[in-house]
Amino acid sequence: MVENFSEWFHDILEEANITDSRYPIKGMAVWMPYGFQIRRNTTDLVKEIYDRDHDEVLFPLLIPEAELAKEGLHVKGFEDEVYWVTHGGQTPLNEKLALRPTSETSIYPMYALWIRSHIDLPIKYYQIVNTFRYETKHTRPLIRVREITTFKEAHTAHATKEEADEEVEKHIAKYKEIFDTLGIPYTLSKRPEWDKFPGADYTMAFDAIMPDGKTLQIGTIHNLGQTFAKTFDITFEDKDGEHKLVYQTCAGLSDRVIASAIGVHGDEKGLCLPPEISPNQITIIPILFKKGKEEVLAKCNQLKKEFEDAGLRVNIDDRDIRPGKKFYDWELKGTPIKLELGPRDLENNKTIVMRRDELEKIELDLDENLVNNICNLINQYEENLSKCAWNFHDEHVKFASSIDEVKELIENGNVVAVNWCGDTDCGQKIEELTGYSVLGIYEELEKGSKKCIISDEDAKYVALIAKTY
Ligand code: PR8
Repeated sequence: MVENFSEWFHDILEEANITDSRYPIKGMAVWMPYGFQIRRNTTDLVKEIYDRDHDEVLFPLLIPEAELAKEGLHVKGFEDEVYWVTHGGQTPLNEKLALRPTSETSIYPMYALWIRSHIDLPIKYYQIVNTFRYETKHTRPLIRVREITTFKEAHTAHATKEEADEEVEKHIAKYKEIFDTLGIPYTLSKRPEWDKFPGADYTMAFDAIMPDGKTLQIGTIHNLGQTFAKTFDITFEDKDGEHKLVYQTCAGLSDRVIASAIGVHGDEKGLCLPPEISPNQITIIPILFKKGKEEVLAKCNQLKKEFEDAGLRVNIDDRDIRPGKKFYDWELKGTPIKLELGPRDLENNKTIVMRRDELEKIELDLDENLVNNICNLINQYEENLSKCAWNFHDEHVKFASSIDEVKELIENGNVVAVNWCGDTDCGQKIEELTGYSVLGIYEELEKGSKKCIISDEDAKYVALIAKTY
């Protein structure tokens, strides 16, 4: 799988009924039923976490050209990626309308209307919508799409810089909770100046290492300072009667959360889904013969109900096909626990259970704490997924002290840490000499303790270098 992760990923999406990429527009795929359930569970998790201190809203898809063009830095960053609506039927529109590539320029003119006084602050809204980016790099389902179908974007405005800085930390904590729940390991780094979000003061980014060693940016948090507040005139009257500009943050996640969950946990047999987002946490497979068929099915239904009462998602695969084919299918689809039940099991009051990660048969008593025992197995499975993924991640972050070493380590599937003075010229030189990207600042160094990999100046930071998706 490591050698041809890209092919594995492409195939598993189709085989497991997640997406179908044959839709006749590049970079736009259909969410299939199994994939849609994974997507819904993922969205529910994100909402549950964001609903704690944000309100969900829904803005229109179209943005007038004049609004999009207002913030110079921002529009420059997106100008080559915007899809335009130019006609209403046969009639050319007076003003071109952009399909949102992201919604700052859609939301912030409205913030300017809504925010009047310090009592209106903070404002913390989020929406989960589709956004459109005319990506020119190689598109891949879920990973680099032109219609980002599940774009969670949070937008906050605050009275003070300190509050905005704190909000960045709160977004970071939320993202960690989301990734930790799904057992997705990450590095968190501060993007270099030349790679920050257009219009942001700075960008914090989460990256996951895929099985081929390439990194995937799975979430970003941007401290926008007052750039957009100035452009869109978002002001408030403070307690002292003075009119001030707000400070802002925004934070985004996409379908890549699902892509990384698939990528970091999958194996040669298929998906290993985190229980939190798996459409079914338990799949019951009845072993049916003519004799005793009714009893076995009745018991399967009774078990399903008991599991559901304990809050678990369960399905019974009663298709009229060989059990072997069912086992194969559910291994491919990554259901955490398979439970098999045939007439002889029923007679013996036993069932055979299998965890998707270990695939070892475990015999459990049907009427001795079965629900509890299964819940324990799901927990063990979840912990093991996370542990294995973190082990892989930790083994693939390595330190290098020369450019040749950086290249060699990345070619062998690693992400590489180097000492860097923080100077843009040196950073870009690293990219030029290696052909790989500086992800960003990973750690700060004590003054005078290390030298920069390029300039021989004192290094201020440990920077991460990687081959990226
Ligand atoms: C913002 N504004 O837009 P960001 N396909 C899949 N996922 C993608 C793609 C793509 N083509 N492009 C980006 N992403 C800010 C924050 C509102 C919210 C994912 O930020 O441009 C990446 O994981 O950094 C990225 O980190 C996230 O969307 C947010 O996009």
